[in-house]
Amino acid sequence: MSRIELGGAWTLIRVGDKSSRPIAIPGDIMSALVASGELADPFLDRNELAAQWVGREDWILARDFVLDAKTAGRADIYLDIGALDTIGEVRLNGTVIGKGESMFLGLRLDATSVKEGNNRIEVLIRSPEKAALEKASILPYPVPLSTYPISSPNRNLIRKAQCMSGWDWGPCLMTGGIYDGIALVALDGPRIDYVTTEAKDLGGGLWRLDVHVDLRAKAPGRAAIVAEIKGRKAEVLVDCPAGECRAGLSLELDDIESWWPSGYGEQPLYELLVKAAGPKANDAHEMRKRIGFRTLEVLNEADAVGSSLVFRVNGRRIFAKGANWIPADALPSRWTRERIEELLLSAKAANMNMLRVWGGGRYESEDFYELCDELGLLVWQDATFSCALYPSEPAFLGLVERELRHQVRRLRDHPSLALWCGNNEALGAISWYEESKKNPARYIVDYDRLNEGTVGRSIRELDPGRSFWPSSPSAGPGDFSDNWHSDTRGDMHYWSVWHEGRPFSAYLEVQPRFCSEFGFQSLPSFKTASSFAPEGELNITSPAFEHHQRHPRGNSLIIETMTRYFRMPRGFRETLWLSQVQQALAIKTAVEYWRSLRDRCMGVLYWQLNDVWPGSSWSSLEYDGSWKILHHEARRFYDPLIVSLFVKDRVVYAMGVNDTDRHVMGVLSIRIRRFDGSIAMDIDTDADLPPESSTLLWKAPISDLPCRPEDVYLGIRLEATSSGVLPENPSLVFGIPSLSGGRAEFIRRNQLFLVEPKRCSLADPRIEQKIVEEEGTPVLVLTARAPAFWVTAEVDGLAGQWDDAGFYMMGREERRLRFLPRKGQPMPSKAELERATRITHLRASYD
Ligand code: BMA
Repeated sequence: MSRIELGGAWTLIRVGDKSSRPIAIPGDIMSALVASGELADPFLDRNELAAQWVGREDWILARDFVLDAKTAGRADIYLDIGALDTIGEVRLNGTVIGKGESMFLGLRLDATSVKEGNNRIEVLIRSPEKAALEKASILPYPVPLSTYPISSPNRNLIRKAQCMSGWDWGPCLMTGGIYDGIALVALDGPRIDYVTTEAKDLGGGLWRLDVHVDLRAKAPGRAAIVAEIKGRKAEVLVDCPAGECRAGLSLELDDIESWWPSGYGEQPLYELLVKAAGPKANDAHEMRKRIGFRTLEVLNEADAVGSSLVFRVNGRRIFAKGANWIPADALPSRWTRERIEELLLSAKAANMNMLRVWGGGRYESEDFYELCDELGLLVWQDATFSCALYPSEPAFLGLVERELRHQVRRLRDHPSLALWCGNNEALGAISWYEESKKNPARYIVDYDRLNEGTVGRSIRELDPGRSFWPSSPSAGPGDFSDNWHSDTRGDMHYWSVWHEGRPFSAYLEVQPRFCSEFGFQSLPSFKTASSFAPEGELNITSPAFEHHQRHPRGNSLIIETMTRYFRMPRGFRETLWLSQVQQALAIKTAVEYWRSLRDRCMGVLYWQLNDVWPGSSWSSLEYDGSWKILHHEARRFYDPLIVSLFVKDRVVYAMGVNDTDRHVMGVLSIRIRRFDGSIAMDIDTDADLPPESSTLLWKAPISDLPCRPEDVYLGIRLEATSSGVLPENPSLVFGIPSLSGGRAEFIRRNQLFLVEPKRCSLADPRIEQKIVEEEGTPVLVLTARAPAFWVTAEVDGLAGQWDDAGFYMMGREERRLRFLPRKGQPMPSKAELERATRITHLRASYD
């Protein structure tokens, strides 16, 4: 077999005027136009508006290539395209060999018409906006959808990542292109389309592995199939007709170590090699993949409360902790392995063990799932439908079925893949629009044809060992009730704090079984703001800034929340920073309470992990990958061991939450402190945290405290020993200090304001900062004279960050921070860091 990569330098031709410029493939049209200087960077200022014409044009991507006689003479030649975005056709030497219909199909086109010498591929990409409008014009009745401030119409009618047409956190950039690789595959005889496996745990490290090989052949013939893993080999001969056929093999493997989610154990992966050779072949077609061995069940069982949603891996009930993933960038050329890896490492470092690949994006690249396998990040995978109703005519359903036949077989062997879900909020959406409210039956039938009749049916057939969850949110299979606000069954999306402007304490009014979405926006950091807003526009209501805030009430909700909880910040920088503090406080409030409900609640995934462009959003990572205060806070509130603090019904609680399988015992020191650091009340109590439990350690009515609640705050310190070394802390992957992993003794701290911080008279902690060199690396040493809250060392203009932010300092305390340069970037000098570092904290944010 020979594989000829066709990525690299291509030509991009605008059909309208025949103009041409280079384009790097894999890549997208808009990125090429930015590179050629014809399009101003759409992420800057309001340039996105001037980029809208691109999606209204037709384009051709072209490349010439030379083939030798041997390759051109092969019997079976295919053109493989990872993803073609979206509508168009593929021509080889002027002849159409395939169609572009959906960005979620992998194309394997018959390319036997290639010839020795010069060849030319041309890929026509039609205007996605026009294609969607054409489809709308022939609909028998309207199919409504949610739109956002800048959007392209009828996104729901074309099979393109839905958020590319604009969302409430992202731009409308209707680009197109070729992603995830393009190559010519030439061989004599059958090729392997997919390899899928089923592993059965026989106990004691012994597993049976059934390997299914989906083959495609031009001519009928006998093929020899070989599967190899861990030094074991199985072989089978199959008689393939022309077209598709399937072969099966079985192996028994011993000494297998189980794959675990992050925080629960290691992620051993084993390479499986499958070869297929036809009778005339002197070389075989090969496919390699790394697989992991684990059992995974989704428990959706009736219980005293309603019905559960729990992931059980290798027999252990996992508390799912994580966030929602959106595409890595609004410009697909930037979907690189490096970008994805940096984001996923950050997720792991914040003690996450699950990401939900949200249905408004795409089925991600191999890189994404391979990295999730390596890092132990479970994946909740939505099918690519979001916040809209969808048509159900046969052509649309047929296309969706083909997408799933490709995606399910491509992805199902990843040990990280935990769940298939039908869509994001498409069930709920039936009650959102005038048309569907007037004629619900029509749209419910459409929904059912798509979701159960096509998506669910295809997934159940092609991946019977994995659960299909009908929608997010949902009460579970077979239950079509509206589950948005149901905290007794399945998963919920709890948006009342953000969308309805309810107080943070409203998070304590629900007891989710599994909360798969809830979020709170922040403004970007000063560094990110300066990357898109020109001089003179660094103001949150400037045109550039409002343009990068896509939620119509976003700024109002952020400022209104500040007025409720905080003293008004001094200026622009402080406003940006404080918005990130309140975002972190909102999510911390929810997560600490919901984790304390362990067993009733077994999962929290906040909205959203990442950003597709620089701006205001719910993300915990800035567009450039740097951590917002929320992400640092997530590392603390997602640690396997926490002392969760909250006030509910005017009673203050300290709950010990232990996700590990070790018994943890120690002493909890409870201190009610005044803001000068002096102690108003102190209690020491024994703490006993059984494995996988949530335990009440202490509670007291606020009225029993010796002071007015606005004069004090609660600080706790747990000094504990566990009955064994705790699993290595994932934060080490990022060079960030460990909280509790890798040791048997540890200290955990937490603190809580008992009223809104604006009512408290904080002392000036007079933080002193100095940068010293320790073993050749710069260390930032901070000392505080009085308690300081959400201490942050921001760096302007340097690629990297200090390794903690938004932390608490007790009076007379020293903190040492290390600088983490971004991957591939040099460590800045001490002098550069001194110039760039700015310390802030709550008391410093107002006059
Ligand atoms: C959720 C998501 C997204 C959206 C977010 C914030 O419901 O599914 O559609 O971006 O809310 O509004």
